[in-house]
Amino acid sequence: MSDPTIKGLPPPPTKFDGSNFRIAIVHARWNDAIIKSLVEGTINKLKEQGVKQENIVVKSVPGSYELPFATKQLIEAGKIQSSNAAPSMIASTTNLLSLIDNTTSQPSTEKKTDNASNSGPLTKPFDAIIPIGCLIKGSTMHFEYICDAVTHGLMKVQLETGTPVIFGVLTALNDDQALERAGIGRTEKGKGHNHGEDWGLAAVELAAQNQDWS
Ligand code: DLZ
Repeated sequence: MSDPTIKGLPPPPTKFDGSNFRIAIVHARWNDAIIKSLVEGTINKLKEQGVKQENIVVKSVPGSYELPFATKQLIEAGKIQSSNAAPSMIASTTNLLSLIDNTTSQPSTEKKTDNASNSGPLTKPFDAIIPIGCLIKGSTMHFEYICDAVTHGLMKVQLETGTPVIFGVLTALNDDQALERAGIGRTEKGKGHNHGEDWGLAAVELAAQNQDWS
């Protein structure tokens, strides 16, 4: 008998082909273990959908609050290059991108090829961006303000730029909720489902639809 669970992402109506897509993941470094698992789950699904390793760019920022800015910069870097903008414009955008820290150890996709000082891979357009963060509620109102700002910021970026932006941000009330949604839960409920997998699938689906519909 099939699983009676009604929550979660059902399989897509068709399998989307990601073999021609370039996807950027930009992740926060706060709550490191959770982030690592989410990024890994995302990359695994992207590859399962055919996205090539060399077309997955991974960048990092300190916290989730920085995700909307970094997402916008990544999208604009690609668009400026592809629209033959003046070299000075390209330089100024890649300078801004160098604010994005890529020095921490990340899954193997984040290697020298996507160094921010190398404008090559960054300045080719991305078909979708997956910002990944994990906000865990503390004792002040900080959580509520950042959740609100990041959610609206990411939505604004995708509507303004026309590039699909996935909502890869966990907003958890406690550590266990976050761990469970990263597939590394430690309660009697089990490890849980890695939501990064859903984000990888959503990115390929949205990139394909964006191509068909625009
Ligand atoms: C400051 C802060 C706190 C308290 N909690 C989190 C969190 O749970 N998840 C997260 O991604 N970032 C957190 N941050 C950092 C902010 O997102 C941001 O990096 C700083 O306020 C600097 O702008």
